[in-house]
Parts: sequence; C-alpha cells; structure tokens
Amino acid sequence: MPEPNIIILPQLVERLKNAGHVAVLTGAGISAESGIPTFRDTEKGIWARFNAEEVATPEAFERNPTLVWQWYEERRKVIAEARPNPGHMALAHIEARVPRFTLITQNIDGLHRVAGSRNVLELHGNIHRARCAEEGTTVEEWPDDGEVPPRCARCGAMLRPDVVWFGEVPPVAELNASMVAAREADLFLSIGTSALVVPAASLPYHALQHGATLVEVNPEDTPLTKYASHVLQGPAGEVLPRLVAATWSE
Ligand code: BJW
Repeated sequence: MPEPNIIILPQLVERLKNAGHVAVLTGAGISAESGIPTFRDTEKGIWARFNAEEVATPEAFERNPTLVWQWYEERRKVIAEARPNPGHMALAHIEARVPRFTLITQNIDGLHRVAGSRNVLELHGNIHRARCAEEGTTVEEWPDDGEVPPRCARCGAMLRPDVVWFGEVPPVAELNASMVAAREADLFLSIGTSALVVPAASLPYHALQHGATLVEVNPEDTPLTKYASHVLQGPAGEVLPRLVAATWSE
C-alpha cells in the first residue's frame, strides 16, 4: 500500500461545511481496517482465493447450494467478529452535521448501521439476512437443524443469502434512491471501492454529470481518480476522522 498522501485543502473543508446534501458510496475498503478482506486485493482479496463464478452467481447456487451457503457461513463468522472502525464512525459524525446525507454501500456487513449511520442504502444486500429462493421473502433468523441450506419456514424451499450476486439486479428501491441521491448531492464521496462493479460504479459519474464535487478516499488509484476534485490517498480509517476534525474542530 502506498504511503498516505492526505492533504485536506481548505476548499474541501468549506465545501463539506456548506454542503446541503452529501452522498457517499462505500466499498469493501472501508471495512478492511475492521478485519474484513476486500475482494480485489491481489494477495489477500476474496477473489484471489475463490472463483466468483463458483460462489457468487445464481448459477453457482443452482449447481451447489450447500457449498455457496457454507461459504457465506464462513464469511458471516468473520463479519460477526468485526467492529466498526474510525472510518465508519466518521461517516456517522458527518451525517449528524449536514442537512441531508445518503450513505450508499456495496458492503453486506452491516457495519455502517452499527456505527450509527441512519440513512443507509445497502445496494448489495446484507449477509445477516436470508431470502426464500422461491418466494423472495426475507428473514433474519433461520433454523439450525442440520439442513444446509436451511429451509423457508413458510414453503419449505431453500433459503439463500440476501445478497446481490453477479448477473443479478440490485434491489430496485435502493437502486432508485441511490440514483436520486447521486443526482441531488452537491458533494459525493467515493470511499474504499475499486469502482469497477456496475451499477454502483456508475453513481459517481451520475453525480458528476449533475454538478457534484467528487472526492475519492482510497490508498490506490481507481478509474475514478482522474475525475475527482479531491483525492485523499490513504486508509479511510485515517482520512475520514481527519476530514471531520478539519471541518468541525473549531
Ligand atoms: C481501501 C482500504 C482502506 C483497501 N481504506 N480504501 C461480465 C460478466 C458478468 C457480469 C458482468 C460482466 N461485465 C459487467 C458485468 C456486470 C457486473 C459487473 O460490474 N462486473 C464487473 C466486475 C465487470 N455487475 C453485476 O452483475 C451487477 N448486476 C448488474 O449489472 O445487473 C444489471 C443492471 C444494470 C444496470 C442497472 C441495474 C442492473 C451485480 C453486481 C453484484 C456484485 N456482487 C458482489 C458480491 C456481493 C455479495 C458478497 O459480498 O458476497 O459485491 S462482487 C463484489 O464486488 C461485492 C462488492 O460489493 C463489489 C464491489 O467491490 P468493492 O467494494 O469495490 O471492493 P474491491 O475489493 O474491488 O475494492 C476495494 C477498494 O478498497 C480498493 O480500491 C482498495 O484500494 C481500497 N482499500 N483498503 C480505503 N483501508
């Protein structure tokens, strides 16, 4: 990871202080400092160890539902141990200080809400929920009776994790609300995402087209970097608390 290059310009502080609507898109990078691996890190990323087509597509679940359920069960254990880090907490602080705030996350770990963020749109679902593969009803608890995957209590069909796999359309209400937020934001922060996976990755461009100032927080460059007015090159858990302190400390 490159050395942090965190220069917070007074123009950004002013923009944040006076923003009417701040929209934020987060990805796996914001939870990295909570001990949850990202996807595309070349050494430690999830996709360096597992083939997405075998664990994160509807076809994979059709072929081998037991394997897919067990894979998510392992990830659920890692996530259950994780706590929000200073990056998550800083976003909850920003939400409490600006008139309107929308947090769009691709993460399924639920840590933003644990940190105190309220207006959260989970574009890729939530690992703490399961969904009936037939009826689509969602549940937060399921029987631990040895069936893998567990069964829907109403119809007996298999339950699947309530997450969005490759080739699936994100939940329509969340997607529409995300598009509206991107369109109406005057400041848009893209944090800890490689900005490669659509439709989430299209949101910063949508915000730019509608006049938002774009800020990127990431230790690495992404396809978005050259379009950002402010690039805060460092870990979110260091950058975001410094941004909050620079904006509201006095
Ligand atoms: C830090 C940091 C620190 C590290 N601080 N930063 C060809 C075949 C099949 C499909 C497609 C295809 N071409 C295009 C597609 C579409 C596909 C897609 O985009 N694929 C691309 C990969 C090419 N998209 C879809 O299939 C989506 N559906 C869809 O398109 O439907 C049609 C549609 C069109 C238009 C409108 C509406 C619908 C669905 C995508 C679902 C993605 N699902 C996953 C798994 C979710 C469940 C699970 O977790 O198991 O979502 S894949 C994975 O990628 C996960 C993530 O949410 C997502 C994004 O990854 P993210 O968060 O950006 O993580 P990384 O690892 O990529 O990046 C981490 C970043 O953090 C890095 O930049 C680091 O530098 C940084 N970082 N430490 C700050 N401390």
